Amino acid sequence: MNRKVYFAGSIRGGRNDAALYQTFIREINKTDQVLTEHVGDLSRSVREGTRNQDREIYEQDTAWLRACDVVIAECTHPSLGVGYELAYAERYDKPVHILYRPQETSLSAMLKGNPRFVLHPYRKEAEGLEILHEILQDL
Ligand code: 6K6
Repeated sequence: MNRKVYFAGSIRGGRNDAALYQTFIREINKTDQVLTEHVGDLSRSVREGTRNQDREIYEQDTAWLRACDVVIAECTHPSLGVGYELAYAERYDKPVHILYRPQETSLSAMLKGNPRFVLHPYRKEAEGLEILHEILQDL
């Protein structure tokens, strides 16, 4: 319990699923610690920052990726940043779990074809929450 969870979800790739990320993050936070709560913060602007601000984000997020116990990514909405984070997590041998809604997306072969990533297709939010419980139970 209280493991460090890196939750990844689209920010500049598009915020269509931001409220869902927030729901998932709140659920994980009931038993564990989400390092990346901002991913579900609906009030923050997602516009491009200065190069220095973006540099700070990169340094902080990669430090968290190295420090986390598990990466959980919601990948229905494609995001370059999330794709990068998944490859970074793999490089540091972190367990990676990918949730996605197959009826709404064609998941990249670079994720689907990677046997080190655990895929969790789901349909509705409630099913996604169940999957989160299972992931955390089995850690
Ligand atoms: C805006 C909204 C919430 O936070 C912000 C400030 N920007 C970021 N802050 C922290 N992490 C970020 C930010 N932008 C991207 N990331 C990281 O990349 C997150 O961990 C996401 O999982 C991922 C999203 O990448 P894009 O390419 O969709 O932005």
